[in-house]
Parts: sequence; structure tokens; C-alpha cells
Amino acid sequence: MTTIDLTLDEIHTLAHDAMMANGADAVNADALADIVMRAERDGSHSHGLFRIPGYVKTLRSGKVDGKARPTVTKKTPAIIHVEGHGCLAPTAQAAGLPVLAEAAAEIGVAALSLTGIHHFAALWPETEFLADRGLVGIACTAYMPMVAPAGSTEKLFGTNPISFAWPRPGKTPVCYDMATAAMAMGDVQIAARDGKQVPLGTGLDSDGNATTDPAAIAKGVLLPFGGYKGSAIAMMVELLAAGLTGERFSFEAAENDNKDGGPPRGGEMVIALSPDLIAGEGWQDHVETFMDRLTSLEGVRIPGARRHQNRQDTGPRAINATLVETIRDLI
Ligand code: PYC
Repeated sequence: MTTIDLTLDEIHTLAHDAMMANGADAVNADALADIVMRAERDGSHSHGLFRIPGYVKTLRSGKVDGKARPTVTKKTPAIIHVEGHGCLAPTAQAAGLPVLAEAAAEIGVAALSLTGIHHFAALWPETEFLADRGLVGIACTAYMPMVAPAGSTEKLFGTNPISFAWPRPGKTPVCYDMATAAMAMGDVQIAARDGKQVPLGTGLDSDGNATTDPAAIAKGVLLPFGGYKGSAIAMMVELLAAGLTGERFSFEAAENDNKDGGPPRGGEMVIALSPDLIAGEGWQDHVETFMDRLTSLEGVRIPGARRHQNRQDTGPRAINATLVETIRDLI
């Protein structure tokens, strides 16, 4: 694979310019470019520039409103609703997360439901936002049907990612962000692009046969991670991100989507909890004894540690050259 070195500023500018050239205004372009740059910075390539062609498709087709201004409503002191009016998720999150954090810090627990958004990004930016403010964060979103529930070969669930972050004042938070599919579709597509195989158990081809060929899986179905256990968590994500927000389930998102190749309209649920108010004084020391015990075990890695390690490097990132060319052609 040929790569081009881009600084973090150049990555931001490339993403920003691609959005602006296709009808977004500065507020929406900035929110999106920030998320894309942070994904590349942390080594989350499948959520970085790789997503720009898909975002641009949604602007060009008119499915996403690149000039939308989300509306924030406090339904109760602890229930915050953001209606995105068709924006990409980062714009709505930028409006809602500060209100969520303030409510949870005051009351102890608060929920943010986002509707009318198009989510195609990582979810750790949401939960890390909360952990950086001393709160526990949980976020999940449904997507297009790509995953067969355990026992079936028919897709119904989205890749349905879920993220969890735990604050560690003075340290980087514990944070995971995982598809409830055995592999995120972005990673399957990148493996197909780079001519790599994926582990058996990732998905089935269009005839329902197990395969290690990512291109065949992209035409067939993904499997949930961990069999029926992952399937139950994928179902929970559908219920939280669609049932609880009132937005579309993955199958409804697909039925109503214009199939432009970008993210469909959907919902996201973000929950914030305050350990200061729930556990009370001393929680940090108590948790750190657990973390010390955990990390003393041979081979154990704290979720999020690799991304946080990558983040220390502020130098250029090697980006797939064909992708950079593709994005430049969109400007
Ligand atoms: O990474 O597959 C994904 C995803 C779907 C919705 C948001 N992110």
C-alpha cells in the first residue's frame, strides 16, 4: 500500500475542505473534521478519512443537511434530547454532550437521546468527553442491518457499536468502543481493499457459508461477536438507540434510506453517571486498587491504551495515497 504523510492539521483541513466543498457550513465541517482527525491521530483508521467519501455522498444526495443546527431540549433535569434535523452526528454531539455532562455532575445520572442524526463515526469521542469530566460514559447507536442474530443467516442488526469510558483523574480513562459484530464493517472493507483475510467467524458469504474472504462477507452478513451473547448485546443496542430514543431500528433505517452509501438516519443513546455522587468519596483509590490488580496480570491491556499511546505522537500520519487522491478529487 502506498501512503502519503499528512500532519494532523493537514488531515483536519482535508476533511474540512471536503465537507465545505460539498455544501456543509463551517460549524458542521469543523465538528466532522475534528472527529476524523482525532480518529487518524489515535490510529482508528476505519473511522478517519476512510469515511469521508461516504459523508460526501450524503451531502451530495441531500440526505444530510450540512448546514443543520440541532435543537437541544431538557425534557426533565436528567433527560436531554437533541434533534439533529438531519445533521451528521458530531454536530449534534457537540451541542448535547456539555448539557449532559452538566446534568450528570449535578444529579448523578443523566441520559442524552439523539435523533435525526447520521452516525458513521467512532463512539469513544462521546464517552471520553464524559470521562474527561469525571463521569462514567456509555454510548451506543444502531446502524444498517449487516449482522445476523445468533441462529439466523439473515441480517437484522446493525454493527451496533457500544462504547464505555471510566474516568481516572490524572490518567487517561479506561475506554472501549466496539462493534457488537465480530468485526466492524469498516474494518472488513479495509481488509478487502488491502487484500487481507479476516478470521473465521467474522461473517458468512451470500450463500450463508462461513468464509475468511472480507469481500464475500461484505456481500453476505457479519456475525455477532461471541455467538448468542454478542447477539443479545446487539439487540440491547437496537432497543437503547432506537426503542428508547424513538428513532429508527436498523431495519427501519435501511427501509427508509436513499442508499447513497452514506450513514442512514438513526438515533444514539448516551448515558452519564457521576462516581462522585453515586460511589462517594474514595472511589478513585478504590478503583485504582482494582486497576493495579488488573494490570499486574501478565498479558492484560487496558482498553483504549493503544489509542492513547498513539495520541502521544503528534507527528504526521501515513495515509493510504489512493484515499487521499479520492478525497482531493471531491473538493
Ligand atoms: O463504526 O460501524 C460503525 C458505526 C456505525 C455507526 C456508527 N459507527
